[in-house]
Amino acid sequence: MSIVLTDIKENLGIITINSEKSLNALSLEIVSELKRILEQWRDNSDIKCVFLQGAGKKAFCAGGDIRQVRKAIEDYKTIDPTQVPPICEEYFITEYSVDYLIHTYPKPIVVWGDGIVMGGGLGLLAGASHRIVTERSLLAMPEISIGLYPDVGASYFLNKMPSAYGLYLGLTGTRFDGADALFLGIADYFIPSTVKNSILDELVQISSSDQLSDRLNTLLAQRSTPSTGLPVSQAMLHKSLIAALEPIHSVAEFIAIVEPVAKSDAWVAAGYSFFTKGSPTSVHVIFRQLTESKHYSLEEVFRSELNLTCQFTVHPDFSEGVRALLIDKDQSPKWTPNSLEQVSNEWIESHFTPLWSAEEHPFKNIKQA
Ligand code: QUE
Repeated sequence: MSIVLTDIKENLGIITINSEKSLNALSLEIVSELKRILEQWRDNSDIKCVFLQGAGKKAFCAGGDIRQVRKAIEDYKTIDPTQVPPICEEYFITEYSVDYLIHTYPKPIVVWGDGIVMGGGLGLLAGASHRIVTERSLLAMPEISIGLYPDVGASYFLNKMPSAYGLYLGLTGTRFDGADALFLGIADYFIPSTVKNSILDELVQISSSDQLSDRLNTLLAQRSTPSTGLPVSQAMLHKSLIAALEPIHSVAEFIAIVEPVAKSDAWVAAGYSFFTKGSPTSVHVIFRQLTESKHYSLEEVFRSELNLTCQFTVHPDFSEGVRALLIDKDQSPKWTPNSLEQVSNEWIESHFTPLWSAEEHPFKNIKQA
């Protein structure tokens, strides 16, 4: 069975990430297929609209296949531990190219963000023109837990969220639901998961209409649960805490504001626990990356993220975090260094060191990539 399925009905192109067992985690093979299909359909005038979904009920997409990435890192250490493994570079170039393609696609892309939508999954959802969540959606940028940072365009979409929600979600890996996603502006429609097949039938029906765009907006709006019928957004209820983070300039200020609230508030306690257990290096890198990229264009975002992610493949915490959480599952990563106080400016700086000159950057021409 193919790892990515395609089907064309009338003028609708349907893509299914077909790796249910791994929660549709994005392997190199999957992102390569997604890139090939999206580029082909972009240039095929018979395709007027794309529908993107994940196989099975559990997940749209749980993230990158980071077990595969970690194996490439560990294998390459015996060859040259100072160099970015070429397979990792190829993987992240391809994954971010897909994210960028979705952000800039000239045709409507409808993403069915049902079930788990984390990390790389949120990267696929964020840039689409029509982003659907359901009562089963569970979203997050949880990379702090594995010693990485929110990539896949998060420097763009977290910074587009209201107030300081993006910084908070990036530093805490907080899980959020469909109602939160609408409140945060990362999804457009909340639709019951049970009506997917009838929505798909209707999308096929309207796909050949010369007023596709209007009819698409009308259809999805009509099928959406009205705001009065949505669960209360937990994120929304924490508006004043998040607003207090707007003017901060340091990790120390973040802790001074969030830690006291975590003592009496379950939503904040959950996020603060991810924050304290996460990589101290990631904490400082995330704070700097999200601050620095606040006004970046999409192209600048993917250029800076590719550099930063590749740097994580030659620094220790990413591999160690994946080992502890997903391979050995001992839940006890040994971070380097092991406390926030021990993270030096030089250490953070080394993660931001350019790996390529402007001329040699793989995303130099990302608009034509
Ligand atoms: C943090 C993460 C990820 C994670 C767990 C974390 C992540 C990711 C996966 C994942 C899930 C299912 C799979 C898989 C990987 O888990 O990014 O291969 O089958 O992709 O705590 O960032």
